[in-house]
Amino acid sequence: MQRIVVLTGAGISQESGLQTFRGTDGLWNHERIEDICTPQGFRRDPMRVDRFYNGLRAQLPGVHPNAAHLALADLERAGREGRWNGQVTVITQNIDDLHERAGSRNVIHMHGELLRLRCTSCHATPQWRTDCFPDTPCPACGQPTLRPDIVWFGEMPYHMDSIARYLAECDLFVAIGTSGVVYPAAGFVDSVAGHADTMLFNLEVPPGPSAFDQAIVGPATRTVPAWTRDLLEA
Ligand code: BV8
Repeated sequence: MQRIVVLTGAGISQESGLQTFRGTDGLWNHERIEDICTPQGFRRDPMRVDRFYNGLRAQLPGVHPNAAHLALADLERAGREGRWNGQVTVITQNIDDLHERAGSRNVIHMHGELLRLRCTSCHATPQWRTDCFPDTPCPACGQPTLRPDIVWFGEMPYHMDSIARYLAECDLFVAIGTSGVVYPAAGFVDSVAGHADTMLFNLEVPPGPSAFDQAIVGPATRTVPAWTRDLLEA
């Protein structure tokens, strides 16, 4: 049984029409991380942060999973149906729902989800598809204390215990469409070095020594389906 952990970043959703963070037209070119992606920024100007995530959330109905998302879902299904002797777990830094819409079931959102809010009074995490503003009442406790259910800088990523378990048990670690600059995600490849092979799928390969055994360069919608096809044919 092959155990594969796939770490995905904004690059896998780029060809679906969602901006990356650091690309030429990246999100961080238009907004300061300190203002939009920190608890301090939210305390300072919650309306601005809510508007930012309302904008990202409103984009989701207009975008669709691409061939890279679909290839990972197909590989997972082949394992479930016994057509392939393996298991895939997707650990995503992305807050969009394109992996699930592609059919992937083993998906861990380590940085949260756009389609979920969190109440800082009663800790409810309601599903949410529309806009949220600082005075929007929590559907569970009625308090106007909702925030995006997103992990901001300086906050502990979600599901770190199960992520550590999957990383410890995998025999192949694959990173797709991530720049590898944000931790702890950027450190996962080092944490599996002793027991798993490692592959990077990206548009460009960062300069200098790579932490990965293999790097496949190109758009994910081309490189990822080619890789899963080889796995299923092998
Ligand atoms: C924490 C949610 C304590 C919001 C995000 C160690 C050293 C230094 C610093 C730190 C450290 N440990 C912690 C820190 C601090 C900080 C950090 O890493 N800072 C960096 C900037 C130096 N980390 C934290 O604060 C984290 N919390 O550490 O808590 C702790 C400590 C230990 C253990 C547990 C907890 C929390 C970080 C999470 C912040 N929230 N997102 C939102 O989404 O709006 S981060 C956000 O940016 C993403 O989620 C992602 O994680 C990150 C990077 O983005 P990428 O997905 O990689 O996208 P990017 O645009 O950068 O790159 C896209 C890539 O795709 C490019 O390479 C491009 O070439 C490629 N590409 C583009 N198109 C395609 C493509 N590839 C293929 N096909 C294509 N078509």
